[in-house]
Amino acid sequence: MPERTQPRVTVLGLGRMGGRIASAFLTAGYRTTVWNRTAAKADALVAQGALRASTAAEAVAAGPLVIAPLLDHTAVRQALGPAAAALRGRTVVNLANSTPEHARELAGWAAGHGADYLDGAMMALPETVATPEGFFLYGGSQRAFTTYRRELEVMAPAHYFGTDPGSAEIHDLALLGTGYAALTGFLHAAALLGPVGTAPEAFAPLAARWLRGMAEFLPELAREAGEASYTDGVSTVDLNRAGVDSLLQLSRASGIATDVHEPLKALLDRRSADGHGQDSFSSVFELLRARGRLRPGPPRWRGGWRRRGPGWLPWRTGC
Ligand code: FVH
Repeated sequence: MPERTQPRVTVLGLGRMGGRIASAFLTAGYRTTVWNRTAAKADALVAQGALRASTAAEAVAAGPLVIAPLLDHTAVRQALGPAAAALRGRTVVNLANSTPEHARELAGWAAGHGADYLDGAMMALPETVATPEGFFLYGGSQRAFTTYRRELEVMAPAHYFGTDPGSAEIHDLALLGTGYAALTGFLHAAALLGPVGTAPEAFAPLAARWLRGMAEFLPELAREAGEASYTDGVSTVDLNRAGVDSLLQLSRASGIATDVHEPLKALLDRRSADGHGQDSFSSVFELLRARGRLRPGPPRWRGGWRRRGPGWLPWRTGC
């Protein structure tokens, strides 16, 4: 493609994620300008055809779209701070892990310098960048998301949650929370099985199979919580209370920590004591959701579920 018509993109930060992202843009035919605090990390990309900027400001000035897969909020502030004067008319896509508050703060800061801002969360590993396995979440400028949708999809399938710049970080943390609960449950199980001679490696395939089945249960759980309708479930609070109680008893008898499941038992006990023992397990949601606001209305996720890889992943219509 002639250089004049070649689409341009800038990547600030060439760590494990940034390096893959810049490489994906080069492969997709973009005129890719790169900058990294430690300049040598750009060498391989320059050999691949990237243009090296010697400062972040030079990199920002090189094109309309600035992608920043930096370490964290501080790194983004430190990299973009000296480039502030070059930001006017640019669109910044901040992909560093952060908090909703930090994302909103940066959006305000970018707006103050005349830049459009999109905050992203990368649900991917370095090796799944630019593959169907990874996916990125976005919140912030609708105009930026629409204008640069094609570029965003070079990195990963893109999901947009709305104009709140903090919304991608909230969804990122929600997904992390879901994963942490499952992985901590697995580690507890591995501790439990040690004394009976089942190694974690031997148990892992079984656990993975079980989790895949559990994932298929999510749409039902979501419907019940979304509609606050807990009466037609087959798996009741009391049934699961007994199950968790058995797990706790076994853990104690085996000298295994009960810290992972005590909080769940406490929630189930409260539901039962409140007269909801025959409600569906999902009714625990009533104890978790924000009190007095956020009545579960229509789910914000307007999509559905589709099988991708080994499990189910949410997909969203219209974006
Ligand atoms: N790696 C992973 O598996 C996960 C996958 C999910 C998303 N996370 C988040 O992605 C962000 C980037 O992570 P990363 O793995 O690419 O991180 P590093 O390889 O450590 O690269 C960090 C880059 O940030 C630059 N940097 C750090 N501090 C500063 C600073 N003060 N000023 C300017 N640049 C800075 C660093 O530069 P250098 O050390 O090479 O000079 C790298 O380019 C992150 O939010 C993960 O949580 C990754």
